[in-house]
Amino acid sequence: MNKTVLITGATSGFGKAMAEKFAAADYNCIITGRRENLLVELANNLNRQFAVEVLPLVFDVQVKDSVFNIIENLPSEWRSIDVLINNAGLALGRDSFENANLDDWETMIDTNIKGLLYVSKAVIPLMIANKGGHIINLGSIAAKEVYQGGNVYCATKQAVDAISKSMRIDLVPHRIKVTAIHPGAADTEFSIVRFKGDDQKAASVYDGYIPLHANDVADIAFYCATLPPHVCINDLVVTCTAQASATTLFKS
Ligand code: NDP
Ligand code: 8X3
Repeated sequence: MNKTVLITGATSGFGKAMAEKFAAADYNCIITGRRENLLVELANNLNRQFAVEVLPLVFDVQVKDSVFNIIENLPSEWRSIDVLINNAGLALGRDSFENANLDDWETMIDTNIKGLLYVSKAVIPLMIANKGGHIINLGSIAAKEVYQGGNVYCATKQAVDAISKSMRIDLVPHRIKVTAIHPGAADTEFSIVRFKGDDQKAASVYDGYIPLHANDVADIAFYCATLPPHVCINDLVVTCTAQASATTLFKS
């Protein structure tokens, strides 16, 4: 029987690449995001290309009632979730603490922390009923180091780091693995979102070096998810070769 993966934030970047990677390995996929057109297009492509079942679910992870309503009312054939990938997230702005925008801070907290908590809290009972599962949380190098103008984004990812560690302790009796993946700079829509559609500013983040690609992170998530049952990668930091720390990038 095919396994099932639920990936939040599958309309672009890591989440989309992960959906393609898992579907190619015969996983049925529950894919989520807010942009319905992109989600439906991806669902159709995966279904056509890999002949797997795909369930697109349009919701905002910030909206607690939507998250619980949708997951608690999943059709019976979708209630056995083997892998949950908490990937949906964003940075907004790179402003100094005194200049940063309060709404940006709240959106990052509501998405990166509270959204991850809501989705996990809704899915974990299904995993417990199934006597196991695997939760993969997307942290960041910003979970390990802070940098100028990173303030609340870094704080949200450090929260993801802490939540992943505590989930691992609390869920071990239920045979639920918890992995946190912490990538460095990766060329997705991340910087376009961070700089609010300023494509030039976003592109300049990746000038002079080869950043991680979405597929690199998808390959790593897939590797973590397909290890033998007795093996769990707990915490994994990955950067492109040119990046030695959050702030050390060797640019040519
Ligand atoms: P993208 O912007 O390409 O993708 C982000 C995804 O998250 C989109 O599918 C978006 O879907 C979804 N999303 C954002 N907000 C919400 C929301 N409120 N509700 C539901 N879905 C939401 O960025 P990445 O792929 O790069 O980012 C994925 C994760 O990886 C994030 O958590 C990010 O913080 C983290 N990360 C990124 C790095 C990078 O350099 N790119 C490095 C380290 C970590 P939609 O807009 O359709 O809702
Ligand atoms: C994204 C990587 O360095 O922009 O989490 O914070 S960074």
